[in-house]
Amino acid sequence: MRLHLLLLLALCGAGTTAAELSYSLRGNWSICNGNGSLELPGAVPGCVHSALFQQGLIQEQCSFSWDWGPSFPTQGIWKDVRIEAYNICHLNYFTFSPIYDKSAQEWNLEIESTFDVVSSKPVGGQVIVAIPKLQTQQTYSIELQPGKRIVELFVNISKNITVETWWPHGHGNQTGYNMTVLFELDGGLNIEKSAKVYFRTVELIEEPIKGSPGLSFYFKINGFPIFLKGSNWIPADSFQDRVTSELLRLLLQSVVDANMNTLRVWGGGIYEQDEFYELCDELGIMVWQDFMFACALYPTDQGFLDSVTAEVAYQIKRLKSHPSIIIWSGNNENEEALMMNWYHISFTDRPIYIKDYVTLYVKNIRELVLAGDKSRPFITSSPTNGAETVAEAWVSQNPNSNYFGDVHFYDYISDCWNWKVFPKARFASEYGYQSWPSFSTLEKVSSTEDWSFNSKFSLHRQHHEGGNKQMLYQAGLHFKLPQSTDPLRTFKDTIYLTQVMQAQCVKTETEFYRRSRSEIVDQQGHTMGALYWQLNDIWQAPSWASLEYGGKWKMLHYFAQNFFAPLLPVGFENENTFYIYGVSDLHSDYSMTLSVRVHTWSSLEPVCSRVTERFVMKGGEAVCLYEEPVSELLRRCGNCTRESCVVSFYLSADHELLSPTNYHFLSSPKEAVGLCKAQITAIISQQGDIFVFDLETSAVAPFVWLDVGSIPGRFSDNGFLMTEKTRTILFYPWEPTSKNELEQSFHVTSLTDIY
Ligand code: BMA
Repeated sequence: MRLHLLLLLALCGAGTTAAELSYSLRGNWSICNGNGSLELPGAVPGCVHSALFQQGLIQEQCSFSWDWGPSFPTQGIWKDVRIEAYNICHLNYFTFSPIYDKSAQEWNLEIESTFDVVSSKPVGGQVIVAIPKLQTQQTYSIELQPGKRIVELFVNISKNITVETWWPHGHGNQTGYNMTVLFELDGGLNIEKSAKVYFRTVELIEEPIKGSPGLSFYFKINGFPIFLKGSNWIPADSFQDRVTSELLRLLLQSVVDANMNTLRVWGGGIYEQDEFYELCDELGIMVWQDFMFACALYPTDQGFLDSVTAEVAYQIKRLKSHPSIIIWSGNNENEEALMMNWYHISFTDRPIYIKDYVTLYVKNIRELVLAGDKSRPFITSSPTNGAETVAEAWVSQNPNSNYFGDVHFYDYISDCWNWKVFPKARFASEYGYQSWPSFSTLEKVSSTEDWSFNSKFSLHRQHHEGGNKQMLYQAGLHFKLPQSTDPLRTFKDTIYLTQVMQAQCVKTETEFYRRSRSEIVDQQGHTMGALYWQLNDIWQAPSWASLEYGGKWKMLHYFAQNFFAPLLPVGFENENTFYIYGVSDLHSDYSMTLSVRVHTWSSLEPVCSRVTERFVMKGGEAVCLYEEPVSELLRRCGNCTRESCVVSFYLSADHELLSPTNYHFLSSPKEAVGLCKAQITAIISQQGDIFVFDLETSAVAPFVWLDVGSIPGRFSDNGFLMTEKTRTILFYPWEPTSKNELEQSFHVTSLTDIY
């Protein structure tokens, strides 16, 4: 009897990783079956083990630095290693996908298992698939011939049983069903697998839109159109072994706490570990999954293509049973890089690169996806023009078109308070502005001489060319820059101001996308997605992130909680008229009113207030609810000028607040008249696991920032405009803390504090 030894490099649980390894193994090792195991043909496992270490395994493309990250090319195996021995057969992988049969209106489950049968004789037996909650149990006879064998099972879920579907966060429950698959094989060999099965459908809708050239680009989940709200995910640490379950949960919980429903796993990092996707399933986070190719031109020699095939085929098998993944995308920005000629390729050489591009992403990766996973769409790149890219032979003249597919948009020069600079695109999958992380985060990796905006440390941690200057330039358009004579104070104030600027910029841009969901203006619109760049940080440095390294919420993340709220009033001006749109992601219509208040900067009493007639806000729409020339609004409200007043508004039904309170500045805060230094105090008390901050202010205060330094946790709201004398804010600690500890660390800043 032959004894087979497998060295399983278990990155992601049973039988998982070799294809992931193959990225860095390219050219040095052959992956025998692309399913997560490296076969050792009679070799001593220890030798291979050490050889693998010497090869320097597991590098993500961004390990070599990125515009938000350091260069730490890691070495070695970073997950569990184990040796498995078997002498009959081995279940190499197990995967499944629920498929909805539209015509029969019933669910089926396709289960695929691959065996390595080393017995010289066929191995017979039976498989029992059970999903008790769906009253489903089916038994199949199997006979495995020697060699590599695939067992495909087709399980029908009776029409008479109600299957609850999986919904993205904010749209319904994330119901899943426990399933067991038991292989009872000859020789008393029993192999049992258990998994959670979720049922949902996903469609990418690309169809003509009345009044606009091009095609729509939006997702329907379970037949329901959903606006994708969220952000882009990068690796959670330069050193993956530091990414704990707790950290993953904390970051992903913060995603749903900020009313997001989507993350794009960006193509310059890693295919995340199983737990990441399991948490996304559980929390209702949709995942836009890039394959790991980003901002580069790749070779297409056979060795490289073979390793890509192993990698892609393996990832499809590993990940396809997750309902959270709603789309595969071939790469990050490589179509755009090619067509906008980022790398200065001569005109005559371009056809070679286009051919390579099509070979890699279309003839290889796309084919593998079509063969391995019919349960979700595939696009070749992000940004891309979707169906139009296909029509243009896989490379569009302008992959960033507003009329097709998704766009990436960055502009650090134009005034971000002017919504007219943003593309009225079908789907914005990347956009953003940088800010600095909080002092408490930086303090852990710096010392006194580093604490200024122009220190070597500050320059070194900034990896985006001109980033620090861009932040101050953008902030300077609407705010006075910090003026303290104390350098440390100036550093802290500058950090605060960059966060204010970032939060306000991304708010304006996101609100523009959300209010564009139902309209076509100048032939553009029907925007159905807003994923800002970027959710998380890989180290303590300035970046586009809304969560700092370690998970602390920046001001932007608190703003996201509001600007991604399911029901939101959005204010803006066009040609000196003030408008408020109502945006609803809800599934039902609601009868409600809109309250509009005008405050002077110098008083805590509103100067005027207006409540509209009752109206019905339709679910899944963005409509204009309010329109008033600014001159009339100012006249109506006593002695208001653009500089002395600010507008706030919210949606409510039966006196119950249904939306966050939003606001609109009538001038830049740097020109505000009447704004005084606000004295803000807090009384902290404890209620169970939560802490209550009862705030009181002496004056109207913009961008009120509550900070408890390094105490892990988050506030219920932060960075807000305080127009009333008192306000209660909750603090949710992530680790045990005390009232005393919070009092010691508590610090509050509002805009006038930095003047
Ligand atoms: C996009 C991303 C990343 C980058 C970000 C900010 O191009 O795909 O490559 O970090 O912009 O510059």
